[in-house]
Amino acid sequence: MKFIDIAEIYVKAGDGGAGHVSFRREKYVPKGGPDGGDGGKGGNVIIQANKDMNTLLDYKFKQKFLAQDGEKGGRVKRSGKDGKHIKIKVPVGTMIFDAQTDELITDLIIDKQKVVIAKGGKGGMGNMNFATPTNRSPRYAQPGIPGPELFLRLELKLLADVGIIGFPNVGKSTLISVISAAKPKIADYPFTTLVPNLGVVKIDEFQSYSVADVPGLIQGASEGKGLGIQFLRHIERTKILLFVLDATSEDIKKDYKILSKELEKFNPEMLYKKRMICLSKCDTLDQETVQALTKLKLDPKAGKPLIISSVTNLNINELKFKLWDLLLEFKQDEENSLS
Ligand SMILES: Nc1nc2c(ncn2[C@@H]2O[C@H](COP(=O)(O)OP(=O)(O)OP(=O)(O)O)[C@@H](O)[C@H]2O)c(=O)[nH]1
Ligand SMILES: [Mg+2]
Repeated sequence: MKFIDIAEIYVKAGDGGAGHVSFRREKYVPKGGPDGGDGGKGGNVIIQANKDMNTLLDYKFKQKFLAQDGEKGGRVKRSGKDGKHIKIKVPVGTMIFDAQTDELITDLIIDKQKVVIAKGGKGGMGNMNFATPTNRSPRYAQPGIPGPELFLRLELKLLADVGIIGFPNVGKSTLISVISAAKPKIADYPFTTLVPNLGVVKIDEFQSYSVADVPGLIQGASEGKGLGIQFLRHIERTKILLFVLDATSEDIKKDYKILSKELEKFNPEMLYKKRMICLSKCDTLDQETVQALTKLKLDPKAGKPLIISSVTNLNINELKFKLWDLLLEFKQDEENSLS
């Protein structure tokens, strides 16, 4: 399935129905009073998060959403029917922007969370409401209020706990495939991963966390090089960053610096996220080199880099639990900051 994470749509709430102008007609009553009914309300446009959706693909094909207009009022004080609401379903994690002002309207982060994005127009009052002692036969009624229209930009940002960051071909997808049940495409060339993969890592029967593997980053990604930038915004929301560096690279320190810099350029807040570093493909190195790598100092904030191999499972369990510990720390920090 194609992964679409941005879509633009047009929505319009229903117009209110017009109020009616009419007069009572009864036998033997020459001049009946006004009896024009009120118009109905226009339908609302509602957007709701749905956990069973994971892409905005539907909105590549259908982009116009109109709620029903309210009916006009009728004779004999009959009110017009209200227009039907229209509901637009989006994946959990969808942010809704006003496409014209770029203002964030709302962020749907929980399943079934919904928002009335455009409220239907009010119906007009019929002439039955306007009779006064001085004007017993008002010949006017209110028009309905038009329903507002909006151009919206929907942006899906995955809500994973851990985001995997790394250059292309370093083994990110292979790693997610060994720590979770995700089955991403793996191949020995850069840019194998074209859309993000989500995996769930089980800690025990009841506890788990989610991990997102996104396409590899390259130098200049924050300015749009490669595929990375398109997906960096998914990483923006993760709680923990897991850097995967290729242990066979000529200059691991430089690799880490480049990645760090790209993240910082994209969004300086990324610097404050908890991070962990692992060195992949260590099964391909001799003991001595691996030994030397354990002493590598990259970033005091990230702790000691973990030597791993997704092929031999070296330290894969340690990695799972270390990430879990970091998530618990994150939770604790969050609770502390709230109390
Ligand atoms: N020997 C060895 N090879 C690995 C290991 N992890 C990944 N590989 C190989 O490295 C290559 C790239 O792996 P991927 O998992 O596709 O790498 P990626 O980082 O997801 O790559 P992109 O999606 O292109 O960014 C594949 O040929 C893998 O089989 C490992 O721990 N040891
Ligand atoms: Mg990949």
